[in-house]
Amino acid sequence: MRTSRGDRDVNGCGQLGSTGYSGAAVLVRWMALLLCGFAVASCRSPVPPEPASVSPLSNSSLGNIIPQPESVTSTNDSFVLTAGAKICVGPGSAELVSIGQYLADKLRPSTGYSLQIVAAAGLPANGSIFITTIGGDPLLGDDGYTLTITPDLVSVVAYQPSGLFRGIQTIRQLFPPAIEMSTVQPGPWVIATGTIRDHPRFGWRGSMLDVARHFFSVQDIKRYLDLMAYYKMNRFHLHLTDDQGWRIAINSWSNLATYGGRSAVGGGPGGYFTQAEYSELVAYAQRLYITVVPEIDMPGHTNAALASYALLNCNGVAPPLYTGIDVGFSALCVSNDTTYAFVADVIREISSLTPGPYIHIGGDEASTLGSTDYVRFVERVQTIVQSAGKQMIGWEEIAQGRLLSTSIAQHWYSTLAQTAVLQGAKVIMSPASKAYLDMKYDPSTPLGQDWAGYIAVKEAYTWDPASQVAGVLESDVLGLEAPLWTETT
Ligand code: TNX
Repeated sequence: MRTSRGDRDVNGCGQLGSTGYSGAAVLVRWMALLLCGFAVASCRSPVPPEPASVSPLSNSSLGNIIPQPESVTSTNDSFVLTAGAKICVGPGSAELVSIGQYLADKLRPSTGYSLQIVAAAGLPANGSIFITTIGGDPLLGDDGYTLTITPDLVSVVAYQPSGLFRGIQTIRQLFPPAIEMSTVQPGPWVIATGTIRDHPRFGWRGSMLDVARHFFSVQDIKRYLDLMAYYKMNRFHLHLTDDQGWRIAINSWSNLATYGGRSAVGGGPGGYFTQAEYSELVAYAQRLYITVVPEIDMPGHTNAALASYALLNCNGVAPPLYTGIDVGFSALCVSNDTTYAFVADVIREISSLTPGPYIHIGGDEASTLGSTDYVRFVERVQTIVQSAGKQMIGWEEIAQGRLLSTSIAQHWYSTLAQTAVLQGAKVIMSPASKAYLDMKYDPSTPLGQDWAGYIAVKEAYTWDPASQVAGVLESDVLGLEAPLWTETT
């Protein structure tokens, strides 16, 4: 990493400058990448290079930004990134330098430019990209930023470093798509001028990946996180356990991973993350300003755990490992104290590896349990999560229990989110018929399911989280999350 103090000629940070249109094509690309990133190695280069023009660009050139910013104003001129360009950061803290470094790492392979990082003492040189928290507007919050592009300078101003990190994703999206290529491309690297002011309508911008039905490598997960970062997503929900596999090492119950991790849908080899690998992913996500939300699904969706330890079963008999795709048939023995000792151990170990404030306990589709047993289990586990110093999240079924106001229900198909809200709990919106990445686009989509219907890209992009469930208002909704279940992936 090259870092030097600013010693260049100075020049004004310039004016401001445009109107929002969100291109569905970019979203198609995102969803396709999420899915094919695992299946097809050639997905590394998202789109073929497009010819760019050095002439002043039209207003729509500031348009294809995902998610759609709060406001976009075009000034009908252009900025061109050239070989001598520097990335200036102010102040020159280690954190801001590393954000500048991240941007340089993204832009170097396709441009071939050196893009030196300069910890700026003053105003940056002409032709630079400038990122700063100096003068950042607190009203923009943690993830907000203002991006101003003049013919001389691209500058991002944010209240927090995380806002700068979101802002530089917009810069990546505004360049011609060939900027994302991993080999040198001809350029030129032109951005239309103008001003973008942006902060999330909902703070929770999540995606979930199911590593239990099929297992994915540390490299795969990092790729998923990279794609999330590109679209300014900030919560990564990792579905670590299910009937078909237990994917995280637990030292106090080691069979969970070493035996319960051996299966997968269709009989594949399975696998699991060591605690060191999980920590590596958490740290990788942290550098992308993404909070990891680990899920240990219980009391249902637990066949892999039940198969690993006979004493978790009410009849004391461990079932075989499971490789099918049915749901709802398994449950921990909720009347047995050993079960709660098990849950406490697992939650304690996961909590100690997870800096974020959340633990997701699943809670979905425990169809073999009566409602009294189910509710008692959820309430007892809520206390265990609280003792571990974390906030409990569960799929909306948990709203049948008495929820703390700090607990969070994740909507997926019913009206139970209303019951959560009446108890003062907040809601994450993941309606299966809108947000599930494993639902096919249409009957011709090769991978995925259709039990919640087909989801065309336009439908996935235009639903309103604040009018999804009657009685669940904008102020009740923390945000949204797109789950990728992997039975077919
Ligand atoms: C429903 S959504 C499930 C998952 C499946 C998914 C497949 C939810 C809480 N449960 O167990 O993988 O459908 O689309």
